[in-house]
Amino acid sequence: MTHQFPALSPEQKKALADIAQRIVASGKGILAADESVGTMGNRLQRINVENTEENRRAFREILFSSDTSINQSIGGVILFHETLYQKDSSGKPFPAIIKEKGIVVGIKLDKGTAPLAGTNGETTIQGLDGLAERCAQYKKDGVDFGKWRAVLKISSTTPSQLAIQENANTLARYASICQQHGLVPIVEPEVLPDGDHDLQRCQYVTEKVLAAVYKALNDHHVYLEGTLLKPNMVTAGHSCSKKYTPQDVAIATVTTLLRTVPAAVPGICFLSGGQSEEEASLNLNAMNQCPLPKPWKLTFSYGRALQASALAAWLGKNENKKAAQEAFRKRAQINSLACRGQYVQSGKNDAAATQSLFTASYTY
Ligand code: 5MM
Repeated sequence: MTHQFPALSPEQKKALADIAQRIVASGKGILAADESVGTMGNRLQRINVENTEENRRAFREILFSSDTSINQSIGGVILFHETLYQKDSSGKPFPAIIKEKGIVVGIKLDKGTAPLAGTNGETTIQGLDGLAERCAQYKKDGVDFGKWRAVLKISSTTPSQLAIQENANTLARYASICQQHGLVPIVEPEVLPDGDHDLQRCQYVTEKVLAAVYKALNDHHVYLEGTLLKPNMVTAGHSCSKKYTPQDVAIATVTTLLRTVPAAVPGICFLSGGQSEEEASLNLNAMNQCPLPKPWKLTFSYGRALQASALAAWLGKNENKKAAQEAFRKRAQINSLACRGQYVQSGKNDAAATQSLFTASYTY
């Protein structure tokens, strides 16, 4: 059974492991700014800003042109294809601005969901066709990591074994292709928070999903030291009547990860999944404080939970640029502290930071 056909040279492995380690270096996480056009439209609609290419560019410029000190809390930025080829107001390409701060540039590689016939509304992810060519081109264009989000749902009939296996295998195939082209794959199997299930049910499902993902990654000879995992935190369903503390979430999540994710994986970068900015920070902080062993870095790869306050401060107005940057800097710094288990809530949060960012059935 031993396979005798190494997939990667020692040099390729070292390069991948180095990139992954840079992204999750101590106190650092990821800004997920890879909203596709439609998803970004939903974000802009909340602040009554039109979803034009220029408005999407202008908001991303605010984030990327933050003071260089942002690199103390942000190790990587995930971009959408359109954004990778956009420029700041002075004509400088966004990847150059990000890289000169010492931050690693990533790209969303999946092409969205497609229905899995014969299931109760479950999906697989598209984008494997032509993926090798896209990875090769992106690498030339300055990208060093990729992201692929698969979506699983909890209900009385889901996730099905088919959805778990199909999405695990597709994630593994994507990860293998990324590594062949020098990109660190972020593996994102998201178990959605929709539903009224309790914490234990989410833990059970997340364990089954992650176990299948790591079996598939092993089957595909993926080099784990050159990968990152982007999972959901283990939380009760959005409509669950029972409330759990950040400490409950932390114990359930770290227990799940200990049972399923090999210690060779350098970092686990959580998605925020519709939690408020504050909730996402407090849960991450509790995980890094909890007494269980943690052989990987536990950090963030937040989209909504890093951008909500900044969007609310910006409102599409140029004169609010500094306020928006300050809001972004503040959330990034809080999450950096949470990565070390050092965040102490001050009680001075503005409304945007505590507002739920939940979107039902977030499958785009
Ligand atoms: C789950 O979404 C990812 C993490 O974001 P949150 O922290 O807000 O949950 C996020 O990276 C997502 O995959 C991107 O925003 C791309 O979304 P779309 O809907 O454009 O594919």
